[in-house]
Amino acid sequence: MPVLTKEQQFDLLYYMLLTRRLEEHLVGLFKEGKISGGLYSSLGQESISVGTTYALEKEDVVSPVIRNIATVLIKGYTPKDIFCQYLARVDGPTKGKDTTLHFGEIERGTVAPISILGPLIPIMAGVALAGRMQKRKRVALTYIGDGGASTGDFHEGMNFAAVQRLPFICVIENNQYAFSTPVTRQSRIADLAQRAVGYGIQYAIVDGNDVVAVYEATRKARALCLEGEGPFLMECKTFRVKGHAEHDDPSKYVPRAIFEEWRKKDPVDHYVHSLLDQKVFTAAELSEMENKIQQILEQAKKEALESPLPSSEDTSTGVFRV
Ligand SMILES: Cc1ncc(C[n+]2csc(CCOP(=O)(O)OP(=O)(O)O)c2C)c(N)n1
Repeated sequence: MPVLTKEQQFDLLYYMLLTRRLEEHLVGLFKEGKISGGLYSSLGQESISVGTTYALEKEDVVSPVIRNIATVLIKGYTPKDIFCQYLARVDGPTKGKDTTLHFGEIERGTVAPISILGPLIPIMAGVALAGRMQKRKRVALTYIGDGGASTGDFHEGMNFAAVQRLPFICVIENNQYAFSTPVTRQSRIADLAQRAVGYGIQYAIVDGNDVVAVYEATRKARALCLEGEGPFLMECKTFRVKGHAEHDDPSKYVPRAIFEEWRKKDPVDHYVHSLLDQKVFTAAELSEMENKIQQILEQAKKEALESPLPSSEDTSTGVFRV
């Protein structure tokens, strides 16, 4: 496996910190009542979106789900795009018609997610099939939670992808709770990736809080897929440090000790410490990065708050008509 260059390590850290700080700003806006609908955080599992998407090439296609905010940042959406989207402003990707991560453009290598859990698996298998029919050197990747991995669409999509040997990577973000349902009530197997055996495909079980491990596993999965050995099922073990969304209080159903345990495994802290210990960065370089990120976010937030809400005409364009 190639060793990451300093520049690549810098990028990984940058996107981890950018995501963490951006979500902190979004929480602030949510508490001020400026974000309508729910706010679903990736706190504690940023390394999965960062490690997987950073491992992809420009021609690859990815569909985020609600917690994969780092994915769209790496695919080139700006912090201003994100603020405008969450604040439903006209300068956002959906021009104020939707919120959260409900946007995508195939030209940019992103497919908009849908709220129903499961159907993205056959859809992204279809994207992988289309790429192969067009003779493109491309993989398709999407994410699903431990809860979503219990749906019928997940099984049908994985089986279809397996039979067709598609260049498709499915990442299970096993954060151990589907809303308030623990993973032990979703499945009797300890590792959800073991389901790959039933489809006859390869799999990996990865420490989802280790961005380098996630990156390396995705590079390997991508190479296998392009050699015709796909699809690939990757389970990233992690934990959802907050509630399902900002409006949900997880202390009602998650034992306190589990929170304490996972806070100690924080993926951002873990990566910062490992880079400092290996002397890849100095503390001064890190604080310079933090300052730069805060400046970018303050400016982006200001511009987004100045962007107007959509007019009634704006809301009726760019939509399907029946
Ligand atoms: C088919 C379906 N059932 C239920 C829901 C309602 N719902 C939205 S998110 C969610 C929990 C998802 O849990 P998981 O898949 O583990 O992902 P996580 O939120 O933990 O990242 C549920 C039940 C839905 N959107 N679609």
